[in-house]
Amino acid sequence: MPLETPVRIVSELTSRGYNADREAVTLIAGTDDPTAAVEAVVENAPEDALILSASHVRSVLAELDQNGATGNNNGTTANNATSRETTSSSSTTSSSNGANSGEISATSSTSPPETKGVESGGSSASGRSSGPDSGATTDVTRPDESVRNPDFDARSLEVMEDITGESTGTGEYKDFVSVFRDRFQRLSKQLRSRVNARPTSAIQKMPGGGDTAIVGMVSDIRSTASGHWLIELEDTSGTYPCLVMKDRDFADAVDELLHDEVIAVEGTLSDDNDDGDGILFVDDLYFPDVPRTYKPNTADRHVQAALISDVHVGSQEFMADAWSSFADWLHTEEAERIEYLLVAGDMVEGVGVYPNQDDELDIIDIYDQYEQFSEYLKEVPGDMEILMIPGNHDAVRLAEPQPGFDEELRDIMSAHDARITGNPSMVDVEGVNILMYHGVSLDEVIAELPEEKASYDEPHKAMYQLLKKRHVAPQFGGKTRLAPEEKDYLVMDEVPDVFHTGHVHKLGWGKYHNVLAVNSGCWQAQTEFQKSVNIDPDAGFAPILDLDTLDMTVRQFS
Ligand code: D5M
Ligand code: FE
Ligand code: ZN
Repeated sequence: MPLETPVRIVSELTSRGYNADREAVTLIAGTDDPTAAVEAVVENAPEDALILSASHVRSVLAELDQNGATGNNNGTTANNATSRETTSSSSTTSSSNGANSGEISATSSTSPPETKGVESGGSSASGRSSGPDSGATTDVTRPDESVRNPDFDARSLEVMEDITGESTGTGEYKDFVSVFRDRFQRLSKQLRSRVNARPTSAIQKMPGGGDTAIVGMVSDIRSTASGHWLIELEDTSGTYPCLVMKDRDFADAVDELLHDEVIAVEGTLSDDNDDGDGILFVDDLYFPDVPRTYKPNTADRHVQAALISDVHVGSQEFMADAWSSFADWLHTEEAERIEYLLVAGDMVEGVGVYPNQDDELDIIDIYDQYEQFSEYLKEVPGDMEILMIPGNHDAVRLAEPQPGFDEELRDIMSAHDARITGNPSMVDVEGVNILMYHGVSLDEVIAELPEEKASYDEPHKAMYQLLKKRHVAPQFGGKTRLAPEEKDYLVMDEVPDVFHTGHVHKLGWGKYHNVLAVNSGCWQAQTEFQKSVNIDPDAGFAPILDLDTLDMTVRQFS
């Protein structure tokens, strides 16, 4: 097996379950016989080592030198981590090294089908290649023959917004006041440019019959005896009742309202307003929303990201075979442009998350679950950039925003040197702003809104609602728990280009005002609970995002 470039050495090491320091790779690449050097380094790796260090490589090479097995030219040819090979030479299979020839018997198998999944239909659908790739078979190279050859210099992944390390909340009442104040202030700023709003305290003193506008947080929604809607809006100065008549063309929008979200209304004050019991007859209603003409950012080169979620390692239902086919496929030519793996939470099944969960656990200790998850992560090519946020099954606080994993868990999952951030997090991947959020509030949006606006079968539509409200978890007090902080980390100040969630274990994607919303399914087959409530999970799919076009394809591994 030719191992003349550092990238191929990295692939070779990862296929054997190791990562290595960059310097360690450089040292191996600088030997006369990198294949033999890799063999020796792996063979002599310290027990429990996940990452091979430069000092380990140095000592192994010194030993080899003494035995005259391989020469070390001190890295003179090795510093070019981005050097490219042609595909033909990189796919060369060689059995020159007897030590691992047994593992590299090439087989051809079916390429994972591109599936149409459950993308939203109609005009909002993202452009992408059509239909399942039925019957198409391609040679799939095995991991040991990895053809990956990434351009490390072109990569960039920057965390823009993240609670990790910033949490100041103590859970006291004053923190709730400040987080709601911050939510109101930031979302009302988005709305004030569109309406000429006044504080409710000032409106209470206005003469009846005049026109005005209010920006407020929805504190109550009631239907009246005659079928109209009474919405109570709250701002920092008080509350005010607003009436939406059932025959107005925007009355439909009332169905979309959730408690605690911030909206604006325009209308006319009732004649008796200055008596102190007035009401606003609503003529128009606005959400903070994403501008219809929003132009998403794209990457400058053809590079892709795999978006996955809800791995649930430790559950009896975790689909190990599907996961391994996915990881194997990532080593193939078809997947060579996939340089990022973004995981939206629930790495492990956790313990004590739901009643009777123990009956379906394969691994009962949560740390052992993360150890095992780390093993599965090692199957993913070592040259990929990985970013993970926690979900409700993970071992961090349940209330949102959830900070990223603590040192102990990071240590356990360190093999890949993954970027670990909080839930939610906004990350800039080669210029594309990706909002990662686990998705617990989706259960709430789906429960509260009518079927056609949000359902488990079309999870991306529930995501559209969050984009419209510019908040990842608008309603407080139900399924979504809130950790009060000085600032509301759940507000979307910036419009994301891509919004990635999981949690509901359903695959669905589509575009909302040009923003791509993706719910990426899971790697856990149906649990007993899910069976009992008829949740039929989409397990073993990997949505693949083109960062240069924001087109999506989905590969199926189950
Ligand atoms: O939850 C996956 C999906 O299933 C999500 O929509 C919640 C729902 N779910 C799963 N188990 C339960 C129980 N026991 N009660 C209520 N809802 C449940 P995840 O948390 O990602 O496993
Ligand atoms: Fe989950
Ligand atoms: Zn979840």
